[in-house]
Amino acid sequence: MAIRTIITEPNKLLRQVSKPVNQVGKEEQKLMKDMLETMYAANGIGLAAIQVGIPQRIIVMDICKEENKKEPRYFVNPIIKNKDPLKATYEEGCLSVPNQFADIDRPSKCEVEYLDYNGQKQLLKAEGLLATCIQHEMDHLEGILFIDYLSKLKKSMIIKKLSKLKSSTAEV
Ligand code: GNR
Ligand code: NI
Repeated sequence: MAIRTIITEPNKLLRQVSKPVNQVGKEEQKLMKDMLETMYAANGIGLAAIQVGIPQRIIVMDICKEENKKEPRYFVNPIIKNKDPLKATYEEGCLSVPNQFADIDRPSKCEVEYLDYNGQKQLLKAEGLLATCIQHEMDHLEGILFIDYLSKLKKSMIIKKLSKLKSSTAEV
């Protein structure tokens, strides 16, 4: 396993639409393990492959709050089957939008069809943080970030802050 570099805003790669995976083989499994290790190292609860620069429809997640307990989840080619019309609000953050947080409304429940780590078809009924997180990750597959739901002003302030941060920390 290896920790990979997480891409941060502003970066055009994050706006790319990810491509479906043809088969879940050894390479895809290695990528998923690397993504999981990268996510744990960054204290995140989810990660999409595009965040490590790979435009494939792969997501890893672990929303377990207990210390020293792991509940990794792997999603390949996920499709949302059903969204509850009722919305829920969570304060979201994103490893690609470091240190920025905002309340975002999303459908409170959803059903997701996907392939698991072994390429087996699965159907998951999600609610609460799990539903929010999977929708946040699936947005990444379409090149969408949570800041896209904010007002133009708030979004541009965040992007400005992050690009300043980038230029101040760039190698010389
Ligand atoms: O670590 C993360 N926390 C989080 C909190 C609320 C809603 C969504 C998330 S996902 C985020 C990790 C990330 O950037 N995934 O793409
Ligand atoms: Ni994110």
